[in-house]
Amino acid sequence: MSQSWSNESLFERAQRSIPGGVNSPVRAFRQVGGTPRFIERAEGPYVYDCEGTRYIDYVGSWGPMIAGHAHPEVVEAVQRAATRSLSFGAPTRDEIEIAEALRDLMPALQMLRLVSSGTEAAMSALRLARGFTGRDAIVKFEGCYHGHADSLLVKAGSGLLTFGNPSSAGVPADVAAHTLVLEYNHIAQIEELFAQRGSQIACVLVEPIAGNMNFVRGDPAWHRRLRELCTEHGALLVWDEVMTGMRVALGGAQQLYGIRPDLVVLGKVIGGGMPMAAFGGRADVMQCLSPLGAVYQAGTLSGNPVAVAAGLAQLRIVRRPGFYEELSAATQQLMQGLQQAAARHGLSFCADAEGGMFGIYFAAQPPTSFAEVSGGDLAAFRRFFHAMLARGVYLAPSMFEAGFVSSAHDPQVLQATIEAADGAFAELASD
Ligand code: KE4
Repeated sequence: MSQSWSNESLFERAQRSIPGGVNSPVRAFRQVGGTPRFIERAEGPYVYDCEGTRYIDYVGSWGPMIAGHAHPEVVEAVQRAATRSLSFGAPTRDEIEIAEALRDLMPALQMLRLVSSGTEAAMSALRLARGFTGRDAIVKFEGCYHGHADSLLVKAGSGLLTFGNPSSAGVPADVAAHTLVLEYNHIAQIEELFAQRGSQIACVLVEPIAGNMNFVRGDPAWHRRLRELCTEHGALLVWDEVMTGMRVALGGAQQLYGIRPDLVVLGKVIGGGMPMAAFGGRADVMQCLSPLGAVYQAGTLSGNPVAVAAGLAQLRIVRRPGFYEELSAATQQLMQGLQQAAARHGLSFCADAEGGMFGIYFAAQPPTSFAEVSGGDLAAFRRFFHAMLARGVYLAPSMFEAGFVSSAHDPQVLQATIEAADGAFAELASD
C-alpha cells in the first residue's frame, strides 16, 4: 500500500523540486491563498484530489475538457494511437484530417500549422506577421494573454502611444519596445495609433472575447474598427482563439462576430487535453513559412499522432448536432442560478457567458476592460472561492480567469453547484 499523501504534504514536497510547487503559476493558488489541490484523476464533470475529495470542476484544464474528463471516445482514440508508437517526426494522414476539419469550421483558416502549445502558436503567428509585412511593431491589449513569448510579456508604455515595457524579468527592453499595449474595447486609442503609426504595424493580436482577465466581451464595433484599420494600413489582424475557439461556438468567436481575421491562433479544445495548438489563416501569408518561404518555424512534436488522435476524437464529439445549444443552455442555467442566489443574499454579483465559457464578478455589472475587472471585489472573490471549494466546487483560483462548463455538467451537477453557491453566498453575507 503506497503512502497516502495530503494536499499539504504533496505541496510541501513539490516545492522542493518544482518552483512554486507547480508547472504553471496560476495553479499555485497565490491569488486566493490556501493549498492547491493535487488532482489524482478526473471523470466527466468531476476531479478527485489526492485525499479522495471530489469536486465539480469549472476549470476544465483551463478550457480543453469541453466534453468532460476522460471521455471514453477520446481516451480510446489516444490508447489506440499510442499502440502505433507515440511519435514519428514524419507527416501523417491524421494531420491532414484535422487540418481539413479545422478549415471546415473556420473559413479564415485557408491553411494552418499544428504546434504543441498556445504560446508556440501565438509566437509563430507573430513571427509570420512580421515576416509577411516586413514590419516590427505589434499591438496587443491590456488584460489579454497570448502565452509567454518574450514579445507578449509586455505591459503598456508610459504614454498611450509609447512602446511597451517588459512585464517579466528576462525580457529585453529592446524586444518589448516593439510591442504597443492599448486598452481593450477602446476605439479612439486604436484609431489614434493607426493614424500615427499605421505603416509600422505588423499585426494587431487580440482575444475576441478575453478570457485572461476574467470573461470580457470584445465590443462588436471595436472589432469591426480593428478589422477596418488593419485592412486600410496593411497590418494583419490576428485573432487569438486559443480559449474561444470551439468553446464559445463551433466556429469560435468568428462565428459570433462575423469578422474574418487574417490569422487565427487555436489551442485547448482542439487538442482534447493533449499538447496541441495551431495557427493558420490566409494562404498567401501562410505560404511565407518554411520550407516554402523565409519565415522559419518548426517542432519535434508538432502534429504529434497521439495528440492529433485526441483532437480528432473531441472534434467529432463537439460537431454533433445540438452540442453547443445544450452546452450554452447549461451554462446560462448556471449563470442565472448563481445570480439569483447572490441576489437572495443581497450581494453585488453578476455573471456573463458565451457558449461554454463564463465569468463571475463581485461587481454590479460585467466589466468591459482590465481596469474594470481590477475594480472588482477581490476579497469577496477569495472568500467565495474557498467557500465553494469547501462545498466541493472547484473554480478557477483567480479573479482574472474565466470558467468553463463541459457537456458532462448535467442538470443535477449544475443544481448542486447552485446549491453550493447559495451556502457560500450566505456565508459571505453573514460576514
Ligand atoms: P498555452 O501556452 O498555455 O497552451 O496557451 C497560451 C494561451 C494563449 N492564448 C490564450 C487566449 C490563452 O488563454 C492561453 C493560455 N491560457 C491560460 C489560462 N488563462 C493557461 C493556463 C496557464 O497558464 O496555466
